[in-house]
Amino acid sequence: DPYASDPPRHPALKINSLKPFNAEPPSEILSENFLTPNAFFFKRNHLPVPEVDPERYRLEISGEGLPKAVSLTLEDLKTKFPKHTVTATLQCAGNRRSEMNKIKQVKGLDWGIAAISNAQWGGVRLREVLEHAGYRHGGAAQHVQFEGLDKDVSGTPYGASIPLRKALSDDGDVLLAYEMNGEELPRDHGFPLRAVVPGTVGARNVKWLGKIIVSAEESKSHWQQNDYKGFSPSVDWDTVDFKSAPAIQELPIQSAITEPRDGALLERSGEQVTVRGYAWSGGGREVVRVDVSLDGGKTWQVATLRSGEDAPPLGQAWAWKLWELSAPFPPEGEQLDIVCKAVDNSYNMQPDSVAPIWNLRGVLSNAWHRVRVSVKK
Ligand code: MTE
Ligand code: MO
Repeated sequence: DPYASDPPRHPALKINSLKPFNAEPPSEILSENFLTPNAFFFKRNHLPVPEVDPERYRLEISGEGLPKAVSLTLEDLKTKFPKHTVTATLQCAGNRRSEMNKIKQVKGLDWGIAAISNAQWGGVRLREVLEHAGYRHGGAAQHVQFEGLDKDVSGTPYGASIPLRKALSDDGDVLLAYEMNGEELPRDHGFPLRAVVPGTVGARNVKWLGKIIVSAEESKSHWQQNDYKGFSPSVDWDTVDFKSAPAIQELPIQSAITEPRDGALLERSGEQVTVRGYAWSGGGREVVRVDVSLDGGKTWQVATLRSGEDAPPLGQAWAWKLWELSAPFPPEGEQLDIVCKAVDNSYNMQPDSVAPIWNLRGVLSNAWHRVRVSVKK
């Protein structure tokens, strides 16, 4: 069993697939903590967790614009470069896929609303590592490819790439992280080193990072070429042409209700109903507002945003905002149809329903989030 040496996991996680391990936390845990505790951070593995000996670990860097290949030990990374920390939310492209499944069957893990989490990452800047390796502008380089140390049965590693512009940008904040929330990077999250690409879909944040290749081309990996792309609702598995769509990088605006849960029973004697959730947008765009409705979207109230840290510079809002709305119960009715929708600083908003954004792979599911609860007299 190639999964026999996978690490132990917290029993409260909701398991989506055991081998490979894929799990999300109970949604209330997300809104209880601005920084998601490592044990509860969602876990998305395509393959067995590799066993990496930190003493023998090497990061290999090569490709376009580099005078020669460079190999760095973990010790090199920790001592030759300044340590930076970045608070960034990771979201899987398949977060909230289960809502697409309700429209029409899609292919993929049936994620609820918690394939998203937020952490403070510690490590070295990719830009500084590329400069250290002697990277010079002027060649054909356009992409930075990452290869994991996790491999499938044929020996093919997990891989992905990001635009070189993001990797080199002064304010792109791309990290090679060896710490997560002040702790050593856990095995499930990429020990000893992972890429953290703030504002960018989870899939490009390559864990167990073994190789960095600067290249004229995107990664040739299955996950860059034939997965993690968006399509029209009209495209099915007979007609899909993966070459026709760009690989997902920055994610769209997103929000969801973590409390109360769908189907919950609330007591009117509490007088106030409290709704909580998260909101985040890709590409460093800041969430500026979350609207909440208690009547299915007829009337709206503005939620209070809790950012958990100082206002980020424009374009560097990498972390989610948790939000809360406390409001009197509507005078009548035995049901509340609670809805949320977020707005980012580009005034991007979420679509109101799932059907028009349905796609065969069930990615980019970001419609208004709805929960229906009962109210006891
Ligand atoms: N990196 C490697 N090497 N192998 C993987 O399976 N999964 C990717 C990404 N990096 C993956 C990987 C996907 S799809 C996501 S959503 C994130 O890791 C999940 O990161 P997490 O498990 O730390 O939450
Ligand atoms: Mo993902």
